[in-house]
Amino acid sequence: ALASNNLSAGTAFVHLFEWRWNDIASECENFLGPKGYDAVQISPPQEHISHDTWWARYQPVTYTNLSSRSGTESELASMIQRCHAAGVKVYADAVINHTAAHNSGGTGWGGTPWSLTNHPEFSPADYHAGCDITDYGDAGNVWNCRLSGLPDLDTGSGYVRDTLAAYFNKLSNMGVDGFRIDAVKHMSPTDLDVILGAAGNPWVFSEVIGAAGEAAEIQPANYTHLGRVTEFKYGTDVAGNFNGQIKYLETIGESWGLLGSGKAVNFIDNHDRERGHGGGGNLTYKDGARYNLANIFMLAHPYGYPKIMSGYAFSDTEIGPPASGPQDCGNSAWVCQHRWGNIANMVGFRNHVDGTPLQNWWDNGDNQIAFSRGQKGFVVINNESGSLEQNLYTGLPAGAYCNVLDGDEPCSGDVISVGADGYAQFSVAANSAAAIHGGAPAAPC
Ligand code: LAG
Ligand code: CA
Repeated sequence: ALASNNLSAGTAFVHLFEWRWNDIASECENFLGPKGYDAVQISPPQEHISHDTWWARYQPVTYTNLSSRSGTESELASMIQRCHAAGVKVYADAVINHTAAHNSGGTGWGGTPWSLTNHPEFSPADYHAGCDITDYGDAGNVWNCRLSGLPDLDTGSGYVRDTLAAYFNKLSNMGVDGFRIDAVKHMSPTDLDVILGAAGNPWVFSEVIGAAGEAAEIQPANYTHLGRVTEFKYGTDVAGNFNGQIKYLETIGESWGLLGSGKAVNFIDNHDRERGHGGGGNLTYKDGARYNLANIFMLAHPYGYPKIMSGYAFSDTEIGPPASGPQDCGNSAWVCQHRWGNIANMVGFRNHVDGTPLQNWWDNGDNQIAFSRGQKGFVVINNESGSLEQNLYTGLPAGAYCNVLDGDEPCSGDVISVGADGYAQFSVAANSAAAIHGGAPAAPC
């Protein structure tokens, strides 16, 4: 059970975008738990339109029949239990601002007929007036009109609030540990207060995309009393620096105009940004080594509660997931970023150094950086096309440490020796990184 309005969190989690419940359950047992991932964000579990795009999941048909492309309600329940047994929390993506619009009607994934004029759970009076969002300078317009033409639930009405609270309660009773709330910018904080209050104030993080020049009432800071808030500027700032110079990144955080570290969910990319929905400017899996380095940086630096994106390969930005599952990520149709050796091992690094400050910063004045987390871990990132050869002060106790970024398993690669003076010699190839921490000493392996 989680405390009300809780901002506290573990160290890092993963979004298994469009994964099936049974595959997530196996992944919790076989990989996420053993590697120390704190939680998994799942795709929206409510019934959605029948359509082969990924965004079908963001068009709710019912909030009671939990049949989705990811599986049945009983598979969902089983997955939650199996993830818990593996020590992994489950965060559900809650799409509550609107209901389905596509083609004005159809049959939902679970077989429920629906139409714009005859919705199975709501009557026309349960929606805001039929306006479209046209003016981000006007909070009332952003809250009470249609996003992308999607019928906008009247979250001020008692019946709508009760129906949505019942949905949160149902999932919480199944064991869901927290929620990503979709499109929060499009609902007033007052409405959310009431809905979440009626649902027992679960742990949530709110999706609010801050943008300068938009109405003051829809900026992220208006929603932090509910829980953490997505910090979209983190990913675009990190991308801008990795595409320019990373020597400035030491101070990334509140002084850069970001939310306070304890209020943010931060990420290099998410399911929208990796396909250019709702904006761009992020690094994605298509950027290869640079994306890998950016994720290493995010997991090494103390800012926020980082989320790793893990999805499937695509060229068509609308296409839905591959027909067959990731099968332990032995299937190239799924990118499985969370299994990349460097990203997964940096989750272990972050867990080990949790609570320690960033210290012992070094940079070469350009695109090579290094820093410690207290006396517990040290990372070296080479975002250059030439190799890095440096003797660096690590802050770590003398000893032999595994370079957890050399090879997939800790200890299968380089051993780094930290001398009695705290210095170590690093040879880091172009566009790669090295990391050592006290949780991965060389000797016992
Ligand atoms: C979100 N955050 O606030 C999600 O992160 C984002 O993925 C959702 O949009 C959006 N809010 C609504 O839940 C996605 C796609 C949209 C898609 C929408 C509804 O990015 O492209 O719209 O889900 O499925 C689609 C069409 C639109 C059409 C609309 C209504 O792309 O052209 O107007 O459906 O039929
Ligand atoms: Ca709304």
